[in-house]
This record gives sequence, C-alpha cells and structure tokens, in this order.
Amino acid sequence: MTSDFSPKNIIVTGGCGFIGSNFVHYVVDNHPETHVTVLDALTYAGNIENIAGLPEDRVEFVHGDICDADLLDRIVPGHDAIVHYAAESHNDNSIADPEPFLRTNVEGTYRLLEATRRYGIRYHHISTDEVYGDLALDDPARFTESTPYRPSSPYSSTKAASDLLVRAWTRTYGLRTTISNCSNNYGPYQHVEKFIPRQITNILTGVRPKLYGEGLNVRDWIHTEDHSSAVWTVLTRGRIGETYLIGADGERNNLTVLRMILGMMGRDPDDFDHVRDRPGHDRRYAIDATKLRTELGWMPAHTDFESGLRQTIDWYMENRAWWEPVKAKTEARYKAQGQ
Ligand code: NAD
Ligand code: TDX
Repeated sequence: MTSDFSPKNIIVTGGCGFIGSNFVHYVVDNHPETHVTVLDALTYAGNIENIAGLPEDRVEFVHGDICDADLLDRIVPGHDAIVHYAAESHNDNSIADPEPFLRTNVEGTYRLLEATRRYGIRYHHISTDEVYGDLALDDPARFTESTPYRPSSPYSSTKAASDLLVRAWTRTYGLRTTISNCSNNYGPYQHVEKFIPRQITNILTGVRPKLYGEGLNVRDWIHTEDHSSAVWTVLTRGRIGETYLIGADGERNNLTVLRMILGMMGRDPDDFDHVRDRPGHDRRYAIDATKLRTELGWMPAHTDFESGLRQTIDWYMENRAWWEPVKAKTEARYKAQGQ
C-alpha cells in the first residue's frame, strides 16, 4: 500500500545546485499548492541565479549550512517535509580532498535527521546509484533495491554512509523517511566540472574535450526533469521507510556520448584527448527502476537521449554568462591533476 502525502511547505536543501534547482523549478511549475524554502550554503557548486526569477510567494531562499543545528531550529518549524539534495557531489574532488565530503554528506545528513526527529516532519533523502559500486561491462545485471552496498570512491562512500544513517534513524526513532538512488543526470544548470557540460564548454572555448582512459566506462543517463518527477512521486506516494531506484534505461559509454556531442557541435569524431584515468574509476552503472515504475506508476518523459542532449548543448550555448565565470578556474584545477 502506498501512502498519499500532500506537502504544503517543504525545505529543499541544495536548491541552488544542479539537480536541486531543477527540482525547485519543477515544483513551482507543476505543484502550485506547495511552497519551497531553499536552504543552500552557496559553495562553489551553488548559484543563486539557478532560482532567480521564481515567484517570491512560492520560493524563499535561506543562505546557510545544513550542518548548522541552530539555523535548522530556526527554519524547520512550520515545514512539513525536508527534501535533501545538498551535498559535495563530484567524484574527482572527493579524490583530491575528501574532507568536505565527510562534513557535508555525513554530518550534514545527521544534522537534518536530528532536526527531522525534533519536529516530527517527513524527510526524503536524495542519493545515488554509486552506493552500489560498479558492474562489469559484460554483466547482464542491473542494480536493484536489494543490491549490496559496495561504494568505490570517497564521494560514494559518504553517500552510502548517509543512506545508512537515514535507515538507522528510521528504524530506531521511527522517522518517516524515504530514499531514492538515481543514476547520472544531465540537463541545464549542471556545473562545468561534470562530464557532459565540461565537454560542451571545452568545445565552446576552443579546448579539446578530455576523455578519461579509453572511455569505455558506462553511465546510465537520465534527464534531470525526469529525476524531479520521480522524486515528487516518491515523496508524495512512496511507502515510508522504503528505497526507490530512479533510472530511465539510458546506458551509454563515455566515448559514445562524447562522439555524439562532437557530432552535434560540428566537430570531427576524433577531436579530443585521452587523459589520465580516474583512480578507482567505476566501470558501469545500470539501474533497474521496476519498483518505482510498477508500484508508483512513474514513467520518464525524456526518453530520447539525443534530443535531450541537443537541448542541453543549446542551453550552454545560450547561457554563456552562467558558466563562463567559473570555466577557467575549473579547467585549471583539472590541468593540475593531469586531466
Ligand atoms: P551540485 O554539486 O550541483 O549541488 C550541490 C548543492 O548543495 C549546491 O548548491 C551547494 O551550494 C549545496 N551545498 C553543498 N554543501 C552544502 C552545505 N554544507 N549546506 C548547504 N548547502 C550545501 O550537486 P548535484 O549534482 O545537483 O547533486 C545533488 C544531489 O543529487 C546530491 O545529493 C547528489 O549526491 C545527488 N545525485 C546526483 C547525481 C548526478 O548525476 N549529479 C545523480 C544521483 C544523485
Ligand atoms: O572530463 C571528464 N572526462 C571523463 O571521461 C569527466 C569530468 C568525466 N569523465 C568520465 C568519468 C565518468 O565515467 O565521465 C563519466 C561521468 O563523470 P562525472 O560527470 O564526473 O559523473 P560520475 O562520476 O559518473 O558521477 C555523477 O553521477 C552520479 C555525479 O557527479 C554524482 O554526483 C552522481 O552521484
């Protein structure tokens, strides 16, 4: 039995990041009865522009840290749910310096769970398929909700730790929580440190795209709007204490995606550099979203990856002012790492 929940006033942590801000837009566009309070520390990955122009009576912005328990005591009362997106999210950064990942992803989740416990509200936890480690390229299997946790990187191990905190707090203190683990997102507002925007903006700035190793690693791509509709579905109709995997059958290897980008931007298919591989690089992620589809009836809308990618390229071409200020710094960081 699924339970129906109609949230009126939610806190979205990390609502100025890539996926969080897309979720805020999704709620504003599709659920007029719901007010959103965005809580975001505006780290290097957060940008207030991502939620600029949204109606003030629908969205309130609070600049702050999820690790700040006093701040949570001030803002959580009066809300009926927390949807927790805030995180340090980039694997390469976690390899270079794991510490902020421990703080935000583990301690931050703990602080939010404690606030949830104090005020008795609902909590939805945003997580990743990377908690399950990786699959062999020729393995017919995909991840399901019962796949054992086997994270590989500092990033994914802190996300796994945060998922386990949610489960423990749910069982021990009876918190009303749900968890979703999603595959690789693409779409507008993604930071230029990530694979797809990095390659698009490299081409736009005259830098050759950079492929790690041979580029045979497989990622399971989903448009970020489909992630948003799935999270809304789990928040409002998911069973308390349950985990739902989110994916849209979008497996492709990195070389294929890069060649699609090169082709769409009028470049030669070999116009890129192979660079140093990521240490511990996960080979393949693949999601089986049967539970979400059959139990809650969710379906993705963006099933054509090619047209989603084309729209994403257009977005980066039309929004240079959004990414140009951080591009050179991001590439300098990669260059120092040999990537
Ligand atoms: P992002 O790096 O683009 O955004 C993270 C946001 O969190 C930023 O706005 C940042 O300012 C904020 N933040 C960071 N530390 C904070 C703190 N201590 N207090 C308050 N705010 C803080 O990340 P993203 O790619 O949008 O990922 C969002 C969530 O989705 C993460 O939990 C991530 O693990 C998860 N996820 C991401 C993907 C993906 O493909 N990017 C896939 C599955 C799950
Ligand atoms: O320049 C690059 N060249 C390259 O070949 C970069 C930045 C990446 N890659 C490869 C590494 C991965 O195999 O592309 C693939 C995708 O890389 P990322 O965009 O860094 O994503 P990934 O490491 O797969 O993790 C993403 O999906 C799961 C998100 O960043 C995580 O937050 C999410 O949990």
